[in-house]
Amino acid sequence: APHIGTGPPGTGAQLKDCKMPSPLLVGPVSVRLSSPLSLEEIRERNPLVLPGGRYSPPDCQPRHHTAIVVPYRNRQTHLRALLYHLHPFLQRQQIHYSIYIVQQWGNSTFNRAKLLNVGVREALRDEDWGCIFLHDVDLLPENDHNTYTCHNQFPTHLSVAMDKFRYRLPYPQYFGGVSAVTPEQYMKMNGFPNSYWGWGGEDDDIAARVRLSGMKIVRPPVAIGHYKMIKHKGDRGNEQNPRRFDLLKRTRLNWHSDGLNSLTYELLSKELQPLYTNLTVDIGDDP
Ligand code: UPG
Repeated sequence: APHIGTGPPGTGAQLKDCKMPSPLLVGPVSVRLSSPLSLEEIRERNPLVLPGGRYSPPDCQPRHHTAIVVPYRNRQTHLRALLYHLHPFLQRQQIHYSIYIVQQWGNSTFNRAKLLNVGVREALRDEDWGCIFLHDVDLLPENDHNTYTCHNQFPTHLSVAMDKFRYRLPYPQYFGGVSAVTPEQYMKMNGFPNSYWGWGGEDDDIAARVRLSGMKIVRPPVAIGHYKMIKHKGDRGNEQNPRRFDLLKRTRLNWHSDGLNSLTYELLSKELQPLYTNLTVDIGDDP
């Protein structure tokens, strides 16, 4: 192998494939939630993160290429806590990654699943990501053996043991919190629904799409899928959606026509912040 180690990283010299599992993993980590650092301090602790929140391991060729997509509005302190934990966590896994914050513009009712659709589409414009993570802003992984990579056949649900649910899956079909799809899996299920405005139901709809499109959900063991949820009250503009039960009855009829193939939005800005890519998007309002 004549090209191995012949030059500093970034010069095009060929690197050895990263080892599996990563030798940098530490297993369980304690997650402190109080007073997250400022963005500037987090940036100083992560000197190898490039503008837009991108990273690639400096001394080996990464085997995985993962975009993290976070639906977002008005959760500044949660965002800082997430960035503080997630950057070092992903770097220990030696993944090539980028973090996308998909920010809903304006005061219309929040729509998590539609923001996730936007994030997937925009992330794939940047790069050929092999895996896309759908990540709530308030969930912090507590064990780095929970790798942020995809299963090649089936969508993955990662947050199987949240402290809020006493470190258990709340119900068998639960798909909320943190999950992951490959672009192929995402297309197969026609993405996510655009029609769930307000809190609730959209994660169950996504789980139903997995099944209806002939796939199943895979999960890590409960012992490593541990997450801490930052405590919070319900957000203004994300009140419980009273239509969620009716919508869920119609997933079987609607999933072919509501999703990736019916997605419309206006991208208002895309900024490469030091620790993340910020997408501000007008997704309209509950009709
Ligand atoms: N969010 C914002 N700003 C808001 C409202 C929501 O950023 O004003 C984002 C944020 O990423 C948050 C996520 O949306 O983590 C989910 O909203 P949240 O109010 O935190 O819902 P929870 O009840 O804590 O979460 C569970 C699941 C989640 C699912 C939701 C509704 O973890 O994935 O979407 O229930 O079914």
